[in-house]
Amino acid sequence: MKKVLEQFGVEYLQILKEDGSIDEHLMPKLTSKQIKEMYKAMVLARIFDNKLLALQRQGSVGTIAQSTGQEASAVGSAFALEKNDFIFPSFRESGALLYRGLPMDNIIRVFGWDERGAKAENVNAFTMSIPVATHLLHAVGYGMACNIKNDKKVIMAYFGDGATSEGDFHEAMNFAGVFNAPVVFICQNNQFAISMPREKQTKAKSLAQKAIAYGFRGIQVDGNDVFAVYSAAKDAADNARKGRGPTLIECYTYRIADHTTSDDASKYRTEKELNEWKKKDPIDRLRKYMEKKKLWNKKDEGKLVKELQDSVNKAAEKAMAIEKPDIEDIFKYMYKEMTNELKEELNDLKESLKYEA
Ligand SMILES: Cc1ncc(C[n+]2csc(CCOP(=O)(O)OP(=O)(O)O)c2C)c(N)n1
Repeated sequence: MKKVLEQFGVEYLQILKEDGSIDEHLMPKLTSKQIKEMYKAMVLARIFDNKLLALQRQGSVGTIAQSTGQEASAVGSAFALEKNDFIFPSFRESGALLYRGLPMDNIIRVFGWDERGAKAENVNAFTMSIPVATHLLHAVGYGMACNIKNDKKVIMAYFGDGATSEGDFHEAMNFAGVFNAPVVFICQNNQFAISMPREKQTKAKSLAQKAIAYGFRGIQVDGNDVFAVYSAAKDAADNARKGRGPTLIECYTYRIADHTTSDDASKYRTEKELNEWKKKDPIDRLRKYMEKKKLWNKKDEGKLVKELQDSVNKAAEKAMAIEKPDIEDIFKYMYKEMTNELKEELNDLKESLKYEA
């Protein structure tokens, strides 16, 4: 006997097109005020990104990972959550963290070698995960605990396309499916894991379809379309809250900047490709929509940009004014007592800093 056991499909969702027009019947319910809030959060993420880059160039912070071009993925998804929900970010989600209320100076401090900035008071956010994909297991574990405690939280976990090649991703997906964890996985497919293109991560046509193997829903959305990201995230969050388990959302987007400030993307991708993606900019697209709807004009834009630039500059000044942590802190907390090797490393570091000064 031969029969079809099951058949699967993977949806793709786009609502807001590049020219700022929308697919009316797919448009989620959003008030004008909410749309402006989304826009503001995305512009803030962009201005913040530029500031981080300037601080890095001045030597005030260390290596940074920019999120330019990915603002719709971070903001649209976070917009679907409630205050009580919890996010597990990777390192390219400043937009989501800022929208949820993490002070800007906290993030600046984290990139500026001061881990104390990672403490998110009154913001339900785990620390940024620099290790690729490890936090997905923490997110799922937290979701499983919420189920046991009957705590109706939604957990949103962010990661990149490269993370889907890690064992941790697959373990997290499997546990999420089996234990019906209330987790929304947001994969920001920005086409690269450092210099490794998405095509070399997997032979699969989409990353969204990976959810199917684990028994839950996966959808690919235009990651530069904030309405599509929001709509899919809202559905997924509603389902998770109602006990219907996890969803994987693949936000199809593009990393406009280098991987980090230690990278040079011109070595592995073309100017032409980059320029094609710049035309799909998520912020320009939403602004075009708002202008068409007479929700926004040049004056509003000027006022917003000035206001946000001022607040970003103030946050940077605040972060820089905070006393730097003691360099011993890097070594002190690994073991109860510092080992001889750690003591030696600490001395070496102190010596080299003397030399630099
Ligand atoms: C476990 C682990 N392996 C390797 C690295 C080095 N590394 C840092 S970022 C990165 C690529 C991540 O790519 P992706 O998941 O697509 O996220 P993106 O940087 O594109 O946002 C790698 C391999 C790491 N940080 N953690």
